[in-house]
Amino acid sequence: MSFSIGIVGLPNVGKSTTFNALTKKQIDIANYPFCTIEPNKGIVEVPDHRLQQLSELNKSAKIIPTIIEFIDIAGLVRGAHKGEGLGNKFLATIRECDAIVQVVRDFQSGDIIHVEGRVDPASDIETINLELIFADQQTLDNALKKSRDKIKGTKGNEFKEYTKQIELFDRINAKLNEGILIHDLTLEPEEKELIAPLNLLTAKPMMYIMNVGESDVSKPITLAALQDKVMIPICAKLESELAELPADEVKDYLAAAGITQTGLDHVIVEAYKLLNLITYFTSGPKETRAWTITRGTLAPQAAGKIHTDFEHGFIAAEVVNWEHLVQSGGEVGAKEKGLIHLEGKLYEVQDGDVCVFRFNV
Ligand SMILES: Nc1nc2c(ncn2[C@@H]2O[C@H](COP(=O)(O)OP(=O)(O)O)[C@@H](O)[C@H]2O)c(=O)[nH]1
Ligand SMILES: [Mg+2]
Repeated sequence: MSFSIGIVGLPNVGKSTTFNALTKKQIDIANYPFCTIEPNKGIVEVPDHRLQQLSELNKSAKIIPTIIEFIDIAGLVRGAHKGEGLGNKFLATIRECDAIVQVVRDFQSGDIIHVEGRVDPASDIETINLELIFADQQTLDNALKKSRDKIKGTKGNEFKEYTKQIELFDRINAKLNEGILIHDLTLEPEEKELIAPLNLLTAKPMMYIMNVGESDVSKPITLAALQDKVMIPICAKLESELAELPADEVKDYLAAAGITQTGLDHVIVEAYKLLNLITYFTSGPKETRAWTITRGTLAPQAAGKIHTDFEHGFIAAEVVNWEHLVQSGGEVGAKEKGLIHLEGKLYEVQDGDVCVFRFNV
């Protein structure tokens, strides 16, 4: 299963342009047999320069990057939580996503109407976030009603559990009333577990794409609403043109512009980080491959991403940092320098580890 990012925003802000550019680079779907193909869903490879270097080192026949899924969700409008503009349907789609990318329009164009009549990023962010907040409040109100019904006649631990729930839902609801998104609250792990089944929209991690005009790509953006937020300025139109070009022309363009990656690559990498995901590698003559795990995953579960047998029969992992491996000229050199370490069941796999798993079948 891959992680999915919902692209959210008002109509006509550049969501589909961004989505199309993201998904233009065709991936070899045969490598990801569990992926379904739907028109508004796109599988995107996560760019990672380490794959190239490992593959050269081990003369791998192929490279398999890790992926995330983007979902193009139709525009939300004011009143979406009340069902305006098919709002409920779109909100339900967002509910299924693991994280949200909010596209905000900051480009002027006489031809393309703004749904609220003027280009005003701060107000657009407020409109969208308010709709998400209203939707969450409806969810919480329903949950509160259920909990208040169920608590009647309970005693002891059961009573305590429902009391805890009601207190938490009330407290979160009050914060939403102040316009605070749930992902900005500090919640205890236990509290996060209590709200997890509700799939609250503003509890999902969120980042912003500021879709700026062609001439404004390097202009600094200072929006109070986005302080402390992950925000990436791109020009969606320019990105969609870049996505059509062959790789070496993109390289030339980046060099001329003095940047190392396209805006879209930046978006993909940040989205991956937003999901709290890290990458470990397997590398040999057959293939060099990136594997996605959540930060904090232990070696057996990480091995289980490759095959369940690897997890069940896990004995140990031979681990080396990718850079150490490359700098040592390969496994033999790394072994001589003592850079390959043997790890057991409690080892927390690190970003950039190259792993060989030993297991019983
Ligand atoms: N000038 C300009 N037009 C853009 C840009 N991004 C999108 N558009 C145009 O705005 C219109 C709406 O874009 P679209 O991606 O369909 O918006 P969506 O409704 O958010 O999916 C289309 O005609 C796009 O070509 C941009 O960065 N600059
Ligand atoms: Mg669209």
